[in-house]
Amino acid sequence: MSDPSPPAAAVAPRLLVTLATYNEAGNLRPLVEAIRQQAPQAAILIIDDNSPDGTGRIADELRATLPEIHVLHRPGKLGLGTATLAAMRFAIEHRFDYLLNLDADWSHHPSHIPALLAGMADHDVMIGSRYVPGGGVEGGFTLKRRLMSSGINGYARLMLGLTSRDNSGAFRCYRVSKLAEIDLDQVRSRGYSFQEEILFWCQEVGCRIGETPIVFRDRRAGSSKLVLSEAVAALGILLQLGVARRLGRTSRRGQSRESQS
Ligand SMILES: Nc1nc2c(ncn2[C@@H]2O[C@H](COP(=O)(O)OP(=O)(O)O)[C@@H](O)[C@H]2O)c(=O)[nH]1
Ligand SMILES: [Mg+2]
Repeated sequence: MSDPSPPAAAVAPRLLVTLATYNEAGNLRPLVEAIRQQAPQAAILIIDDNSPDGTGRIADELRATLPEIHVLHRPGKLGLGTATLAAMRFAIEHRFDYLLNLDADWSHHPSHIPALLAGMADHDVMIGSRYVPGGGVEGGFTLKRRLMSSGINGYARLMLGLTSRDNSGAFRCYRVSKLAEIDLDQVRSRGYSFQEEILFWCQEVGCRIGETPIVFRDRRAGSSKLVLSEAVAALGILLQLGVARRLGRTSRRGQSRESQS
């Protein structure tokens, strides 16, 4: 007897776009508008760390007037890494299919969102990448930035065994069910090494990682929050992780790697 039920209609994946903000008052409103144009179906989560310039208030105003905007207010500047972790926990808890993160300063243009989403058909993580053909940096890097960026990427590839080219950018889409396999409590990075570290854990749970080219632009308004002490701390964390990996001491969900095979 043939099955009488009609074929299941393809259900669009539930998408959460996440924006960590610290002093992005000049950028947030038009950026949210541009995201909504590229991904009208998406929910948007803003994680604001009590920005002195009132970004959190703007986020609340957006929430009051637009559907599907969520705002997480944290009491003070707790770092981009922990903001992204909070976003990941939110996505897991609220059962989203994809989490797509971008910086809130227009460095990551929302026009790249469709390509990231398209790549999710056969990947678990899609990276918006400056370092694959077609990608780059608008206006070019200064020599200092190019050296810093290629240095940290090479270091991360060496330490963590990553094969992707752009491991330090935050413009990514993740499959939430794979994030749920990671023990997020064991993530050590609070600041800038977070991007490399979370990719490492994604790799540890068997994620298929892809890259799609993006053109990175300098921030439109405000200033960078990167401080030298955070950059140095980041190198230390990658070193620790690299040593633990070589010694076979990294674990997923608290189990040792040996006990999983
Ligand atoms: N919530 C939160 N967001 C942050 C923090 N630090 C940076 N951000 C946001 O993270 C993104 C990248 O930061 P940015 O300063 O542009 O870093 P850069 O591009 O490496 O210079 C921006 O959207 C910032 O507003 C933080 O401590 N907390
Ligand atoms: Mg920036």
